[in-house]
Parts: sequence; C-alpha cells; structure tokens
Amino acid sequence: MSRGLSESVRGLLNEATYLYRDSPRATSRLRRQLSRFTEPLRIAVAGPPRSGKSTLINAIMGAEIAPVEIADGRSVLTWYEDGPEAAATGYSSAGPAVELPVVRSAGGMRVDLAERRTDDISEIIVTWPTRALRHVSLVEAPTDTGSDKDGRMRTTAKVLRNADAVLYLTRDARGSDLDLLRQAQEGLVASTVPPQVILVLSRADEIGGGQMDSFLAGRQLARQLQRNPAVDPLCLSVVPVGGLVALAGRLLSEPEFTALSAMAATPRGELDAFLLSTDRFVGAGFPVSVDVETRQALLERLGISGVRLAATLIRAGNDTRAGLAAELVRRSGLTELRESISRYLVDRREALMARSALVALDATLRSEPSRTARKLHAEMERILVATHDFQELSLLAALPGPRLRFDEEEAAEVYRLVGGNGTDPAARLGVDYAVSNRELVTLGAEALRRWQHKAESPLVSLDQRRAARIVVRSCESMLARLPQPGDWDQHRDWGDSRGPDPGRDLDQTGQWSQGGDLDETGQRRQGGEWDQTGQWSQGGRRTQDRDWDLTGEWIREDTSSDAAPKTATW
Ligand SMILES: Nc1nc2c(ncn2[C@@H]2O[C@H](COP(=O)(O)OP(=O)(O)OP(=O)(O)O)[C@@H](O)[C@H]2O)c(=O)[nH]1
Ligand SMILES: [Mg+2]
Repeated sequence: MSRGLSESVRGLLNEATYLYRDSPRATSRLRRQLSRFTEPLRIAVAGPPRSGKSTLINAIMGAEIAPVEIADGRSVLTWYEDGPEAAATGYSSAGPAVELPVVRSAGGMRVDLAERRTDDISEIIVTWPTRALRHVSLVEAPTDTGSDKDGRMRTTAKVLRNADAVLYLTRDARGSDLDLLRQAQEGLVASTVPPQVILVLSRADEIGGGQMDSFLAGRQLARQLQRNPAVDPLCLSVVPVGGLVALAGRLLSEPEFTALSAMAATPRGELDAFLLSTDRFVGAGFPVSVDVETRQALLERLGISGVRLAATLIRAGNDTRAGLAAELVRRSGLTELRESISRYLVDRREALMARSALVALDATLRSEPSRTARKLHAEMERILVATHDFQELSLLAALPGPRLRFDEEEAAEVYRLVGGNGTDPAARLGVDYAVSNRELVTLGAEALRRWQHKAESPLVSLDQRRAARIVVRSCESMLARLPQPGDWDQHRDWGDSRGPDPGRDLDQTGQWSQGGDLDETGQRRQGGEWDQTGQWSQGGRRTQDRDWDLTGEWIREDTSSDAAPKTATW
C-alpha cells in the first residue's frame, strides 16, 4: 500500500478522536482503530453451521485447538492468534479480562472451562505459538449462539462487516450464503471497496458423494462457481479445501502411517470393497491386520475419502510419513488456500486494514452524528474513491460485472495488472519469478503504453477508459518501484523479481509441512517457533477495549440508509 493511504486514514482517525473528545465511548473506539494498524490482519472464518470452520482453523494452525466451547456447548466469538505460549483470555462486556486455564494435549490444547462460570464471557482470545498466524489472526464467527436462523445470520453478517478479510466456508454456495455475502457489500465503505472474501468450498472430501475423485470434483465445482455470475462478483477466488484431510496431514502420526501403509500394501482387489463405506471399513472381515479401534480412529482423523486417498498416495510412492503428510496437505487444498491468503490478503494487508478502519469510523459517525462529522464523511468518501489501492480493489470487484465489458483477454490482463494474481511485479506482469528486472521493466513499459492508449481512446466506453486509467497508474507505480536501467548493477542481488516482501509468510519453495510448524521428523514443535522479531512482537497486545463485542451497540450499524459515495468508482 502506498504509505499515503495509511497516513491519510490515521489522520482522519486522529481528527475524529479530537472531534469526539467529549464522548469517551467514541474516543476509545477510535483509539482502538489507531492501534490496530500494527496488529496482524484480522481474517474472519465464517459460514453456515457445521461447515467445517473450526476444523479449518485447526488445519491452518497445525494443532487441535478449536472449537472453544463454553457452557451448554455454546461457542462465542473466538480469536486465534500467534503468541509466545498456549493461553486463553476471556472478555466480557462488564468486568476485567480473565485468564482461562488451558490443558495441553499431544496435538494441541483445550481451554478448560469446567470450573468456571462462563455465561458472562462474550469473546475469547486464544494464543498459540505458530508461524502460520504471524501476519494474520483468525476469528470464528459463532453459529450456535442459541438464536434463531436470522439471529445467526445477523451475527455472521456483523463479523463479515467488521473483519479485514473473510474466509467464507460453504459446501455448495447456496442462496443464503450468497445473500450474506451480498449484504456484506452494502454500506458506504463496502459498496465502494467490497470486503475481500475467499470462498472456501469446505469438506471437499465429501463433494460428489465422497467418491474416489471427490477432490477432483471439488476443483471442478470451484471452477464452475468462479465462472458463475452470481458468485464471481462476491469473492476473490473459490478454493476447495478438505479441512479434515488437511489437519490429518498436519498431525499424521507414525502409528497412523503404519496402519495406512499396511492397507496400501494389500492388493486392491481385496481392499477396495472395504473402503466404499464407513460401515464396511469398521465392519467384519477386514482383510488387513489393523484392529477396529485403529480403523475407527483413522476414520475420525481422515474420513473415508481421506483413508482412500492416503492408501492411493502411498501406493503412488509417498511411502514415508513426512512424504504422505505433505501430499495430504497439498491434495486437501490447504496449500492453495494458504497461497491465496498470502496473495490476496496478506500482500494487501495495510489497504485492508485501512478499509476496515474506515468501516469502523463510518459506524462511529453514524452512531453519534454531529455537524462536524459531515466534514469527516466527505473526507472519507474522497479517500475511498481517490486512493489507488482502493481503486484497484474496487476495479477487481467490478471486472465481472455488467458495466466494464472488456473482452476475455483484456479482462484477464486488467485483473493481473491491478494485482488480482498478486501485487508483486512478476505476478502483475504474468511472468515467472526468475525473469530479470530488465525484462520486467520492458514488459511493464509495454503494458503501460497499451493501457495509456486505451485510457485516451475515444473509441472505448467511458467506464473502460476510467478502468484503463487505474491500470495505467498500477503500471506506473510498479515501474517506479522497479530498479531503473541505471540502477541495475546495484540491484544485482535481488535474487528474483519479487524484491523485498516482508508480508510473505509462505515458504515459496517448500511444502507446508516443511514451513515451520513441524520439524524435520514431522513432529510438532512445542513452542519456541515464534519469531520474536515477527510482526506480532511489534504490535501492541489487544487491549481490553474490545471492539468486536457483538452485544456492543456501536457495531449495530444501520446500513440501510447508506449510500455509495456519489463519485463511487463503479
Ligand atoms: N468429512 C469431513 N468432515 C469434516 C470436515 N471438516 C469438518 N468436518 C466434520 O464436520 C463436523 C463439524 O465440523 P466443525 O469444524 O466443528 O464445523 P464448524 O463449522 O466449526 O461447526 P459449528 O461451529 O458448530 O457451526 C465435525 O464432525 C467435523 O469432524 C471435512 O473436511 N471433511
Ligand atoms: Mg466451530
């Protein structure tokens, strides 16, 4: 993000803090937003009940921690963050924050609430040492709030509105899912710069009735949905993920691998009939000497599709525990999801944080209107429509819509150049990371010329010309960041075209399992992986002034009267 955006939004928040100096509630909320700029990106994990949210969070963290259940199996808004040690803190709307006892287990931890009254707790923050959450924190939108379906939908809608970005889990992208995502695009800020949503086709191992090729079927369905005009404008991408298989890959133990290997060593003609259903798998006459308890445990760990997949992968040569674990993670879709999180969300984290700060500012201005607030509103609108980072996000969202009508090839180029595939120069130019800076500059200059021509052509529509102007600015700022011909010698040490990219969390070369949470032997390291120099340590700890309190008044935004700024980009 341009430094300008962050500074403009902070400036606006400071101004608002001064204007609202007589309102303790508004000032504490605004201060909270100001402090957020140094914290990790807040990604909401939302979706219908039982869509696999907690399992996916565990898979991302590489540990069994979610869900945190309190009295009567109720769950509350729970944050998962990187931290120096396993810990949990409960927050309530009245009273101080309390440390909650945690019990470590082989594969993770459990928040132990047996001894404690919990009906006052409205939010919990769980910390766990994991690099996977170095740049993001995850929050699960609770679906069992005891309320009716509408209540659940309202809770999810609020979480979608307030997060920096969203992983929305769905098994089939039904009408109610799409309604929620459409609602999340309402309001002053969201109608101009839509929320950044990755649609996760969850429980991918069950797609197509859990048959052998369910992961393949998942990928096909994801492609169809991505092309569906009802879905495409609502999300950045559609990624099929089998959270259960991903988690199994991340936690696969030696005894589990041994049992799966014994099955894979059995001729298919003898084994396959027993892998058709869970009943047969745990029933009598199983042709491999793996006892029924172990088979039960494997089912819980992997699901029947996962067991079949594991046996097939071992036969195909993934015959070490670490090799099988890595391949399960890859096939589950988790690797692709992490890449998408990195490319679409982490790389744009400052713009996304600035966006959600504006959502919060808008809510404050609405809940406590004043004459001076009008000036702030006008400035907010200006930032929304005039900031190039926001224009890029807005153009990306508008591309599939009816107004722009670029042909397929041009639309793909616009998508790339404004950072739809990633914000580094190679991704924008659609070339390999190994391409030299000289070539990047040449390609960038060519793209710039082409789009300058388009931006000035009287033969194209006004909307296309406006879009072309945004593309031109994207090309210009990309070129400005690349070393120019005279500087090439000094920049020889740039190993690749990505340049310095502090936001990247993902190991570009390795499998997930090599990426830090598992050691060489694949066992979880208990703590000690937290990078003390990482983002988290720079950020302030969350204060007690919780801004996500779902019972809190200020989050009750009235979006019905919101109008997009008159100059809204599309
Ligand atoms: N086969 C299969 N089952 C899964 C998968 N992910 C989750 N499940 C199962 O689905 C059930 C619900 O999973 P959760 O991860 O708790 O789902 P959730 O969305 O967090 O559920 P709520 O918070 O209660 O709404 C559990 O029994 C999981 O084992 C998956 O990828 N494949
Ligand atoms: Mg859950």
